[in-house]
Amino acid sequence: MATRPAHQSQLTYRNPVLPGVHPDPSVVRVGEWFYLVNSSLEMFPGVPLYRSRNLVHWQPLGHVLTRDSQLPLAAAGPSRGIFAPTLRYRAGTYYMITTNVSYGGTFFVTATDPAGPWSEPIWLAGQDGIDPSLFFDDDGTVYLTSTGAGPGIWQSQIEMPEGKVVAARRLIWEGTGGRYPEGPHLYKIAGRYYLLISEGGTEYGHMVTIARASSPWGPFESCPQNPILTHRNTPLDQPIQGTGHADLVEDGKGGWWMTFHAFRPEGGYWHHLGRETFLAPVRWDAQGWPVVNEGKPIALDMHVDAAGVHPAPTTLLPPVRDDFDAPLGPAWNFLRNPVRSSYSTSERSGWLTLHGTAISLAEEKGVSPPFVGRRQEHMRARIAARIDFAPRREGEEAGLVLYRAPRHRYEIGVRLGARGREVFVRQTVGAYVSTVTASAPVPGQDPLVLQIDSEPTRYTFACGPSPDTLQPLGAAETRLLSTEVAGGFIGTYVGMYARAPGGGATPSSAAFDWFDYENREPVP
Ligand code: 6LW
Repeated sequence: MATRPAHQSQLTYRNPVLPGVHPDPSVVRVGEWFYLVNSSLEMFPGVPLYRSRNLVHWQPLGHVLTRDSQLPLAAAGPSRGIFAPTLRYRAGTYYMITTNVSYGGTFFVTATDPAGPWSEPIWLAGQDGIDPSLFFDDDGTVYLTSTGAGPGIWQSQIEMPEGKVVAARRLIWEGTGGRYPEGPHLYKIAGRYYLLISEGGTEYGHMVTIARASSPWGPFESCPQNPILTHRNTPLDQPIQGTGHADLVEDGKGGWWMTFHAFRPEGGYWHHLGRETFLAPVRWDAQGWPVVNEGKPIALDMHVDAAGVHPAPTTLLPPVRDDFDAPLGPAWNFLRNPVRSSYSTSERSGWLTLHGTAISLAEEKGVSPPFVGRRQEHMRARIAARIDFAPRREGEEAGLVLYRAPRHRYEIGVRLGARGREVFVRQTVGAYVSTVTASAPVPGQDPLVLQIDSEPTRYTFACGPSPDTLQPLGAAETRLLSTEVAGGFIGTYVGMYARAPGGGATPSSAAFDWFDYENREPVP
C-alpha cells in the first residue's frame, strides 16, 4: 500500500479545479502528465480533454470526439448525447470509453497521442447501461464495468482491439443500498481489486462508495466507512453539494487523489453552472481503505499535505478576449452536429460571421441552431461581444444567449421592431413563458456592444455603441437556469446566436468583432 513520504509539503488550491459544467470526470496519469475527460451531453465537439502536471491547473487539449462520424448527435435532446466517459492508458494506447445515449450506445475510441487524432468509434453492441469503464489487469485481461441489465454494477471481460466479449456480463456489486449505483471504476491497488462507484443519484444525495475483493469478479466487501465521500448531510450554507462520480489516481510520488464532480448552489437550492470538477487528497488507512480529505467536507479553499504535486501554477489564465483572428479554439461548442455553413471566421477577416437559419434555440433535437457557446465558469463574470448586425426582415435576430436548455435561456439580441432596429432582452422559462422583458431602439446600422454582467444570483444586461457607453436593459435570475428548475445534466453556456426565419431571400448575417469572457471572482 502506498503511503505518503515523510517530506510532505503544503499545497493550497481552489476548488473546483475545472469550474463550469465539467461532469463525470475521469483521470489518468501517464508519466508526468495527468489527463482528464468529462461528459459533454448534447454539445459538439464531444468529451473535453485537459492535461495537467499537478492536478490543479488544467490546460485544454481539445476534444476526443471531433468528427460527426464519432459523434452522431442529431437525436440528442437536452442533456442527452454523451454520458460519463472513462479515460485509460495501456501500452502506448489511450482509450476513452463512453455511452452515446441518443444513438448507438456504448463505444470506445483509441489514440496514441491524447491530443488526437482519435479513432473511429468501436461500438459495443448489446452493452446497454451507462458509465462504462475499462480496467487492464497485469496479465492483459480487459474488464468492462458499467451499469447494466438491472440495478447494480455489471462487468464483462472483453478483448482488444475490437472489444469482443469473451466473458459474459454479470452483476458484481449492488452497492450499499443507495439508489442508482453507477459510475464504476475498477483498480488493482496493492494486490487487491477495488471497485469505486457512486450512489444516491447525481443530486443532493450523491455519494462515493468503495468495495474490494481478491478477484475482479468479487465477492466485493464494502468499506466499513462508506460512503467515503458525500455532502448529503451538510448544511445548505455549505457551498459545495452533490459530491459524486469519482475516479482515483496515484501521482507517481506516493500521493493519491480523487477527482469527482459537485455543484455550488446559490441563494437556496439552485445551481446554474452545472456539475463541476473537484479534487481531494486521498490517504490509505491501516486497513487498506481510502480516506478522502481526512474525512472532512470538501472546501473551496483546500490546504492539503501534498508531496507528489507541484504547487506552482503551470497554466496561464486564458485571455479575456477572443478576437476571432483564428479558427475557433477548444473553449467553443456547438449544439448537436453543427451546420458548418452557418459559421465562418474567414468570410470577414477578424470577425466571426453567423448566418441565421430558420432553426431556433427552442428546437429540442434533430437540428442544430446557429449557436456557438462556451461554459459559464464563474459566478461572477463579465460577458460581452461587439456585433455588427443590421436586420432587414422581421423575425431576424442575433446576439448573446445564456443557454441552459431550449426552454430555459436568456437572450440579449438585436432585431427589427415596429419602429426600426432595437435591442431586446428575452427570458424563456419553461414551456409557457417566453417574454421580452426590456427593449430599446438602436437606430442606424452601426455595430453595438452587448453585455451581460453575471453575479451569483442575477444577470444584468446592457447595450451601447461602445463598452464605456452602455445603457442598462434590466436583469434576470440565475436560478431560473438552474438544474433544479430546468432539469437535466448540463450547465449554463453563454454564446452567440443568429436566427433568420424567412425562407428564400438571403438572410442578414451577423458578424461578431470580439467576444469577452472576464472572470470577476475575487482573488483569494
Ligand atoms: C452520468 C451518471 C451521472 O452518466 O450523470 O452523476 C450522468 N452521474 O453517472 C450524466 O452526466
